[in-house]
Amino acid sequence: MSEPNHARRFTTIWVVATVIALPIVIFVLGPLLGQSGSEQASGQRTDMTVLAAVATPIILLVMLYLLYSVIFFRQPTGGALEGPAVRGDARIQTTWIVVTSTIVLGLAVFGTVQLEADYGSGSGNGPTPLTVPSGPKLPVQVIAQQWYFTYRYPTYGGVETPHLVLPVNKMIELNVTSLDIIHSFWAYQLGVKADANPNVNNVAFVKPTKVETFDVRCAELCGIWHGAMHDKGKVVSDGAFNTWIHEQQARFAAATKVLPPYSKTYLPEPTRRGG
Ligand SMILES: [Cu+2]
Repeated sequence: MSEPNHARRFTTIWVVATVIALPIVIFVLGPLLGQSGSEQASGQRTDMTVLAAVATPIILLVMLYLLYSVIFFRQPTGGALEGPAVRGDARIQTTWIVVTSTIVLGLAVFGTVQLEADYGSGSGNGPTPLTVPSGPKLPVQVIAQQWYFTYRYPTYGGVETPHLVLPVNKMIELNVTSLDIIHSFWAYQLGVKADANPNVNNVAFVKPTKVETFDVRCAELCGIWHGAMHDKGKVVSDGAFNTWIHEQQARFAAATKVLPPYSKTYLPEPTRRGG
C-alpha cells in the first residue's frame, strides 16, 4: 500500500484552516482583547490583535500536526514497530530557524515601538517620559493612599476631589503618586495601569474617546483594605466637566486652603511632619 503525500496533504489542511481562522481572530476575537475607552486603550487592543493574528498560523501548525499524527501515524494494532530513522533535513531546519527568529525578533521590535507610540500605552513612563504628546494637556494628579485615590487638578486652583472626572477627547496628563506605600492606579476602560509610588511622579498620558463610566481599581496589593480600593470614574462632555470642576472648587474651597501646596510628590507621614 503506497503512502499518500503527507507533506502536501498536511500543508493544504494547514493553509485552509489558517485562511478560515484568521478573519475570525481579527474581526471576532480581536475586539474582545481589550478596551476602547481611549486612544491608548484602542491602541493596546490593535497590538493584541496583531499578536493574536501572528500566533494563529503557529498555533494551528502545532495543534493540527499533533492531530494529524494521532490519526495517520498511529501504530498499527498488534504491531510494535520502530519508525524509520530520521536524520534531519537541512531545508526544513533552516526554514524553521529563519522563520521563528524573524517572528520573535520582529514582535519584540513591534512591541517596543508600540509602547512608545502610545506615549507609554497608559503604563506610566516615570517622571520624565521619553515622548510627550504635543498640544494642550489637562494635568490631573492621582494621589494613592490607604485605601482610596484622590485627584488634584492643578490648573483649577489645586482642588482635590474624591472622584475622577475627565473631559472627553482631551489629552490628559496623569501624574500618579502615592502618600504612603506602593499602589497601582488602574482605570480599566481607559487602558491605564500606572504604578503609584511614594516620592515618585509617574506620568501617564491618556486621551478618553467615549463619554462613559469607567472602573478605577488599585492593582497592587496594598494592605488589608486593598480589595475595597475601587471607584467609578467618569468621562463627560466639555461643558459637563466645566460645571463639575467649578462645583468641586466651590464645595472644597475651605479644604483647598489648608491642603499642602500642589507638588509633584508629597512626603508621607511622619516624614511630612519632620520636613
Ligand atoms: Cu492600593
